[in-house]
Formats: sequence, C-alpha cells, structure tokens
Amino acid sequence: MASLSTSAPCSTSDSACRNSARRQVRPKLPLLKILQAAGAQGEIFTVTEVMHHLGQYITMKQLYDPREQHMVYCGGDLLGELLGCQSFSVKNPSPLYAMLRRNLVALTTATTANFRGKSQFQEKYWRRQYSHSAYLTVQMHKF
Ligand code: HRQ
Repeated sequence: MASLSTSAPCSTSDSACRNSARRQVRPKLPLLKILQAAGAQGEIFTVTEVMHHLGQYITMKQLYDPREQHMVYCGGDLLGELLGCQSFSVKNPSPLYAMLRRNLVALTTATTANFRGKSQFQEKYWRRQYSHSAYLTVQMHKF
C-alpha cells in the first residue's frame, strides 16, 4: 500500500476521524495557492489549519479594514475571485463557508474493509475510491 506520510494522523478505526476538527482536507489548487502564499506547507490540512492560513493571508495582504477589522476587502485579489465577492464580514462568513465547501476535498484514512459491516457509516457520502491505496475521498458536507 502506498503510504502518504502527510495524511495519516488517525488510525483506520479511530472514530475521531469523523471529528471535523481533525478531519483532513485537500484544498483545490486556487485555494492551495492562497494558503501557501500565507506560509502553509504541504497539500493536506485540517479545516482549522485552513481557516488559520486564510486568516494569515488576510493579515499578510492587509485585506481587512484597519478601522472595522471584521470587514475584509478582497476585490482585486485572488481571494475575492475565489469567493466571488468584493468584500465580506466575519460577522457573516457565508461567502467563506460556501467557498470552502467548493474548494475542500475531504480525506479519510479509512479502508473500505474497515467500514464494511459498520452500518452507521454513511457510504452514500463516498465519492471516489483510490484503487492504489486505502485512502478514500469524499466531498465535504459540513465542517
Ligand atoms: C485576520 C485579521 C483580521 C485584523 C477574516 C477569516 C475568517 C477564515 C479567516 C473563516 C470564518 C468562517 C468560516 C471559514 C473561515 C466558516 C483575519 C481577519 C481579520 N478580519 C477578518 C478576518 O483583522 N478571517 O475574515 N475565516
């Protein structure tokens, strides 16, 4: 089995894999570029890390309003293109939330064999199985 050293923090039977704080995601390329511009390393993160790096990006590029710091002006920036808006407020992060749903692909280290027989597991969420490894990829439904 091919092993991805950067993407196996929880064991196959660990129910914490389904805990959103530890669940790992792979950002799609445009988002990955933003995260890496903010200093992110690698291609696989937890949702918490993604949010942290987005915050770093906003700080680094000074996209926030210095007087009303909850406001972010991202028009003309790659972030604005991804979000599809010129500005947003952290008080209403729905553009961020929608963008993350579009741009994060969830990973889990579970094998099909491990979940066979575990009826509570919702197989309908599985989208793609990587035949070369035991890694399965699903679309995020919630964070
Ligand atoms: C840094 C500094 C600021 C000084 C802002 C984003 C909020 C990710 C970062 C987020 C929120 C909700 C969801 C997903 C992501 C569902 C960052 C900010 C800032 N002012 C606003 C900031 O001022 N951070 O929007 N995030």
